[in-house]
Amino acid sequence: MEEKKKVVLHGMWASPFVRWVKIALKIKGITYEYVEESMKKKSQLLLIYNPIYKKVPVLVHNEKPIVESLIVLQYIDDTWNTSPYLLPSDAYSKSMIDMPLRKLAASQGIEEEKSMMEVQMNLNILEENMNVIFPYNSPCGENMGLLDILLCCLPNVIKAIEEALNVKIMEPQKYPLTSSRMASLCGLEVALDTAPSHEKLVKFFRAYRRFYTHIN
Ligand SMILES: N[C@@H](CCC(=O)N[C@@H](CS)C(=O)NCC(=O)O)C(=O)O
Repeated sequence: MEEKKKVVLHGMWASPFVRWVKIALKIKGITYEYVEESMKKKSQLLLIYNPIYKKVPVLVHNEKPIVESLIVLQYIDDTWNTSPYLLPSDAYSKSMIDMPLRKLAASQGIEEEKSMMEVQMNLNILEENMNVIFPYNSPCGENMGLLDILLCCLPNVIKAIEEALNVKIMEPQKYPLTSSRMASLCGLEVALDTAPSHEKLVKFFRAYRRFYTHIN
């Protein structure tokens, strides 16, 4: 009960960045309180917790705010320092996944200022490196790490933007390894439990169409 009060996640239902954190908390078995934020009228608390970027996710642990999703994920892994781990323990393996993590994180900013070309470039880099990133073709679901968490949240954002804005972002045949891993990950319970509805996402991206005029 005490522990429950200590962890609060400020989020927004459509955000893949927030979904990463929800998945990480679920994998780690951490109970938390969830506060849904409105992006049109941000709460006073959000502005206090994240005064520079004013963005979600914000994780509040023992009243201390942690911002920026990748930092939040690392914080969760470091703080609840028991298995299952989200990051590899040795420094070399950590350094190997740093680039793909950043590329994936940048690709999920497609609902913001990223251009489609940049997203596709990031996907190309990932595809070329999939065999290096997952050297043993490690099966999905067993020890879902940070990279898998990021990969599993990308498809539904892409599909919803493709439908809402009538554009093609990701042709599965161009990214066979990435697409196949994403498809397996999307079928996992933790992914299904945290996935926003496709119809709701499409509506969301249509409503915010003016922010994405650069896509067309
Ligand atoms: N770099 C940030 C990006 C988070 C982000 O872009 N959050 C969006 C929701 S998807 C947000 O809060 N947007 C509010 C705004 O831009 O005013 C992270 O990784 O946490």
